[in-house]
This record gives sequence, structure tokens and C-alpha cells, in this order.
Amino acid sequence: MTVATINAGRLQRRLEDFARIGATAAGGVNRQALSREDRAARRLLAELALARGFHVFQDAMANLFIRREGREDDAPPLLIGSHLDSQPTGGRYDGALGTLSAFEILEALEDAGMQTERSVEVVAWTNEEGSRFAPGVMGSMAFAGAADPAAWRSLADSKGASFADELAETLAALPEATARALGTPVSGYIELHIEQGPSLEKEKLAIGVVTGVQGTRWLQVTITGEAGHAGTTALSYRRDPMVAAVGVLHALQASVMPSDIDARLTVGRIATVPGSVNAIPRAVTFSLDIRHPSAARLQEIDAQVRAICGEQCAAQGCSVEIATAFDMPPGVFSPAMVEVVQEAALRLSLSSKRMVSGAFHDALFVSRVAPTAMIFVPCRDGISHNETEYVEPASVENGARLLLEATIAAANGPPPV
Ligand code: HGY
Ligand code: MN
Ligand code: MN
Repeated sequence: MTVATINAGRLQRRLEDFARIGATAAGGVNRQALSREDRAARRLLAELALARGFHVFQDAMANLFIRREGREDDAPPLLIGSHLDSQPTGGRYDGALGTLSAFEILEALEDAGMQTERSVEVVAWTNEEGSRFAPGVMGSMAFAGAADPAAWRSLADSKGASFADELAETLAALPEATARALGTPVSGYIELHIEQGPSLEKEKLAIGVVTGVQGTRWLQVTITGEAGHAGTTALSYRRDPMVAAVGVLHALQASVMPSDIDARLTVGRIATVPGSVNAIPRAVTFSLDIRHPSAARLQEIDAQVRAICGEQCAAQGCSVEIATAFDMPPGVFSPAMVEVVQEAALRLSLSSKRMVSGAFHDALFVSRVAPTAMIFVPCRDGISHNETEYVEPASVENGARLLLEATIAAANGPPPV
């Protein structure tokens, strides 16, 4: 047995190989959950795993698991990984870095002939992004028993594709994967991910030791007025939902983030019905992604949204409906598993700081059923959910080296509680 080390060149090539699946002209990826491109990436990973003699499993949510046996074969494995699905104009590192680095850990252990006490499994979670089918983190949420997948069967994407059909096709596309029960126990989970923010790069730090994730809530707002002729309907006769929507968005943008440095409010989608140039719309719908490290503040912002919608819609003679499409309270990771990551970073002399994640991750739901921690590495200018997302090769290597060191520590000896 030799000392396991990361093969940085192999990992970089893997990142490039996977970036070609769903590649966009601007250098990013469009590999949305349960799409043909997502299935192609899952197939490539499964084939790489089978070629190394690892076992491949998938559960009813198509979460994909790759297992390398440990000495205590029947003990719950240590789980490492992330996701392979992307935003429609996503970057080549969001999710893929953590998933492919985790696979590199299995290969490094195999190359060194190093056996761990507990088995180590790589996971690629289904639909982390939630962009094609909301909510996000579907696979890990179902794995943690925090949602019943049956509730999602009637979902369809913006083109009418059925979630149930796409899930079935994804499962059928990997006959080599052994079926496994949803929520099979694990001894712990460590996820490597890009920070998707600027702080590590600005502070010239190699690593973020992530202690938790802020809360996220997605609201779908529908404002209904009265359709009418664009040319003949004077102001006094209008009940224009777009005027109400503009009033709501202006009031929210002018108050929520300017008054609270930790608050985030984003309007990612807006649409009108019927969407005709020369018809006053009957209805306007828009999405709101609100986030805060404090659950209480998240609730206050939600209440502020509802109050402002009520005022602006009443002023325009419109009605409003607000649906909650996703509600993920803030979460804190296991101090013991965070300490495993922190001590590994110190052993490797990697500069680090502890931090809370602004983005949500699968780790948040997995932390409800197993001791969990995350590792962040810097990305250029903190840019993500953008085709120009980039990670320096040195940061890729730092992240993978730390994931290997933490994996060996967490897979041997008593599992962190
Ligand atoms: O939206 C998020 O926070 C995650 O990156 N999908
Ligand atoms: Mn991600
Ligand atoms: Mn993302």
C-alpha cells in the first residue's frame, strides 16, 4: 500500500470531459436535471466507475451512488459528492467539481491500494438546481425523508415535459446500476463545492470550512387584473397587473437588500398572460428567491412581500396569489464533521476560514440524517450561475487534496457524531 495522492491532471481532464456534455457556445454548460445531457453525464460517470470495479447504485429519485468497499463492508459508508445537473447557462464547476473530485478520491485510494475501514461512496444528487423542476435539492431532500417524491410526479417543465416521465427515463438509462432503497443510511457526508461568492478570493484564502447554509424561500407571485386593448383603454379604465407588479418590485428592491446586508432578494423569472404586445395583460407572474441566515428575518421578508403585494394590487384594482414553491430553513452542520475538515486543512497547511454558505446545497438536507460538512474553494470573482464560472487549477487541486485527507480521516476511526 502506498500513500494515496490526488492525480490533478486526471481530475482536470475529467472536468473538461464533463464540461463537453451540454457545453454552451459561451463556454458554460446547460445540463439541466433529468435532461438528455444529465443522463449522458450520469452514464459517463457510471462507466468510469464500472471500469474501475466500483459498484454503481441508484435510488428511486435517481440519486447515483458509486461504492468502493471498506474493511467493515456492512457498516454505513462515508458519502462524498455533489451534483451533475446545472443551471440553463451554468458554469462547468458548480456541482461537477465536487462530484468529480469525489470520484478522484475513490481512484486515488484504489491506485494506492489503500483500504478504508468504512466503505466510501460517491453520490451525484438528482436535481440540485431546481431550475427545470422546482424545488431544488430534490434528490437529497427525498433521501433525507424531508419530502415525499410522490408530490412531484405531476410537475412539468416550461416546455411541458413531465417530471415523472423524465425521471423514469433517467432511471431506465442506467440498467447497470443496482436499485437501492431511498435513504440508505450513511455514516457521514462531505461535499466539496465552489464558494459561488467572492470572499475566499478577496481574502486570498485557499479553503472555506463551511459550518452551515443560510435559509432560502422561493415564492411564485401571480397578479391578476383585466385584459384590455392597448390603444383604446385609458388609464382610468385600466386594472393593469403589470403596473401593480412594477410597484411591488420597485418597493421590494428599494427596501429589502438596502436595509439588511445579509438579505438577498432576486427576481429570476417574470411573465405575462397572454403575452401579446398590444393587449393589457390579464395576469403577471414572477418568481422571488429570498434568502437570509436568520429564519426569523426570512419570515419577516416574506411578510413584507405579502404586505407590499396587497397594497400595490389594491391600488390597481388587481388580485394577488402568492405560492411558496420552496422553503429551506437555515441549517448548521455537525461541529464534529466540521472539525474533521478543519483539522485536515491544518494538516495540509491550507489557509482557511469558517463560513456560512450563501448558496443552498444538498449538504443541507443530508445534514438532517448524517454528520455533514462542506469544503469551499474560491472561484474567479466569485462568479457562478454564469457561463464564465472559473476555478484555478491550483484551487481544484487544493479542494481535492483536502477532500481526500478529510475522507480518509472520516472513513477510519469512530464516525463523527
Ligand atoms: O441556488 C442555489 O443556491 C444553488 O446554487 N442551486
Ligand atoms: Mn451547486
Ligand atoms: Mn448552482
